[in-house]
Amino acid sequence: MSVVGIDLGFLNCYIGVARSGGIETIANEYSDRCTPACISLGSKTRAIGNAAKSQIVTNVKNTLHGFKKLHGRAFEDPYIQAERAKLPYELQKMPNGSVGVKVRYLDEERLFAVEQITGMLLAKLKETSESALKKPVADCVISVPSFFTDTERRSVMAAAQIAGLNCLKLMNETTAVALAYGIYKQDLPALEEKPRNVVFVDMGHSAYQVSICAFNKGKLKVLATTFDPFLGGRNFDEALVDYFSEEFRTKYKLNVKENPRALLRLYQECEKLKKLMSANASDLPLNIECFMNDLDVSSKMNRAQFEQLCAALLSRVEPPLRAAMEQAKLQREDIYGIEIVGGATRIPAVKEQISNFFCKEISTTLNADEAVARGCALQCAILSPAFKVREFSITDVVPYSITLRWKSSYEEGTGECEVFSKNHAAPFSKVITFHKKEPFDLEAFYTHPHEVPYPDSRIGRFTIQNVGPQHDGDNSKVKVKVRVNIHGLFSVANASIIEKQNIEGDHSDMVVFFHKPSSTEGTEYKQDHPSLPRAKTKVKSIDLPIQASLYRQLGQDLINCYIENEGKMIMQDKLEKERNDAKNAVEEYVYDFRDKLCGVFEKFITEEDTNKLTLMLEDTENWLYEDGEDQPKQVYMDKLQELRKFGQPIQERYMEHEERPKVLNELGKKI
Ligand code: ATP
Ligand code: K
Ligand code: MG
Repeated sequence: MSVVGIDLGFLNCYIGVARSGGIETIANEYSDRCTPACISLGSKTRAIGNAAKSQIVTNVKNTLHGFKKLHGRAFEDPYIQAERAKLPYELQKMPNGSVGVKVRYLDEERLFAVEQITGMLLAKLKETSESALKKPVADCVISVPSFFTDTERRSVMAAAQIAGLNCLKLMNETTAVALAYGIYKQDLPALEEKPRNVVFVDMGHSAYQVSICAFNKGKLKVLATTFDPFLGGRNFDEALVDYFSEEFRTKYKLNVKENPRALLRLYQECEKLKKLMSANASDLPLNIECFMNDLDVSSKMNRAQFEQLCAALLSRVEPPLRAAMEQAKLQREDIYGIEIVGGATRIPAVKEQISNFFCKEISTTLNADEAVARGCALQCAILSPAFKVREFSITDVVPYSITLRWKSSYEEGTGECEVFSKNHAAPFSKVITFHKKEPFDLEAFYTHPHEVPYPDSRIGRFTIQNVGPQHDGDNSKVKVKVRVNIHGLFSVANASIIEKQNIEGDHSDMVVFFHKPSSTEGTEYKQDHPSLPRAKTKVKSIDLPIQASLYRQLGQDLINCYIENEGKMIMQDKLEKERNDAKNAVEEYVYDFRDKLCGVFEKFITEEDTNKLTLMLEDTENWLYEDGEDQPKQVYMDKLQELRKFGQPIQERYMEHEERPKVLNELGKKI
């Protein structure tokens, strides 16, 4: 069994793998450890990763990128509409109201759900892992931003399923970084000692996340996570693009924003310039040849100008740091270190903001690009029974407080209660007791919608069925277990009716639960009403069916259909690759044969035959560029066979001649 961790980035994906020697990251077929989150749909095949990235400018409308945060949202979502206005490909509403893309694929117009798109990317990462590990890969841990809501998380889970992956855990990106940091540290404080508090900062292409973790020997506990979900490297690119577009408008009378291809090229060049400015403070050129209307454009910028241009963005670095410290209830002097990862933390001004806030040097000991994938691989190793790793306990947090509202058809039975507070330990289960005489609904939602970077606060509705009164007509006692699970998903995990004789005390419709101190993590507990005298009675517990309707959940039927489709596309890609390989084999044979005809074969063939064969090779070569450009695999195989019929006898004569001296030599030795 292989143990794999995937950093599913907005721009860049990495795969970590646990091997007996430790954690490594895997390189893809381009010997690149980074696989771009990019998919290009073509008339015969899909390109995914590096091959797709090179098509962003050439296959504008069918090359998909920047789709990570389209997950789990309604098409009408303001974020989606804002993205839609900027993306060069077309977003479209799916029949279930969520987000899809409209592209041309296999010469047809096709609609793909965002889960399918990420599914394609994950399937590619799966394949990359499999070819590196030389065995099948299914179990994995996949990273998600800590601010992802339930619907976004479930949507990524669906994508994993479509890719044929068994996601053991959706892991918060900063928690993965914390694990990668902590697991190898030999000098963590003992359990009874004051923990070591470390701040982790990740600024990637699309988002900015902060978490503060407390470490003791063998464990890490997240104290707080904060974020600006809309601040990342791409905002800095955008600031540059806006600036140069404006400049080119006055300088060259060009309207860049109206030309998708030019705009994409400008984005690419601005990203490059941004990176250069991280290393170099002096004036740097921006030159693009044949940019628009056959015009070459050029300009320049230096770091000071860049920082001025991005002042508003840079001012957004501090608030999440401050909020994290407040939520963790820590002072600056309580912080042992600050670790930064993610490409955009390489911007000097971003680093400066962070270190200024903490009045401390920041540490860059972690691999800024690979830490998330490594942490995920470590987590996968911990979860996998097939792998031995040192014990390390990880307690994450609930990013947004969750409230449960209950109602039944009779009036008095309505109420609500916060079941998980913000930064509550997770995973975690709680048992709530209700006194009811008929089925009732539980509605889960985020308590403070304005804190959630998502326009809908609903999580789901859970109907507790088969509830009836007790034999004496009184309320029944119903125990409901609510849970935030390993993926950070809320659910009503189970419900049971407690039948007992001799029940005493409170029969009101009252919720009873107990906040467990957050230092004891993850374990389940049960607690009756503290004021109830515990009756010594026989208790019978009967499980109750729960009907769950999760907000924006994809049905399994639909997922199955997507799985089947992904399988077909993989097959299509495979056939297309084989066809191409067969074609290339013909081409290669032509070149090789021609070389040999005027080289090593010269002595074994008459001049007349050489001329005939040269002509035949030339014909074949022309055919490959004309009628033979686009033929079924078999045609190429037949063609190769035909060429071999001529080549083989010459090859044999040549080999025989080559071997003869050796054989004679051998014989000579023996004699
Ligand atoms: P996310 O975490 O938002 O999902 P991601 O994980 O794909 O995105 P990263 O790979 O961490 O993102 O970072 C990519 C971003 O970092 C890009 O905006 C890139 O331009 C930027 N970046 C990389 N190197 C540098 C550098 N030297 N200077 C400035 N920015 C850089
Ligand atoms: K990444
Ligand atoms: Mg990232």
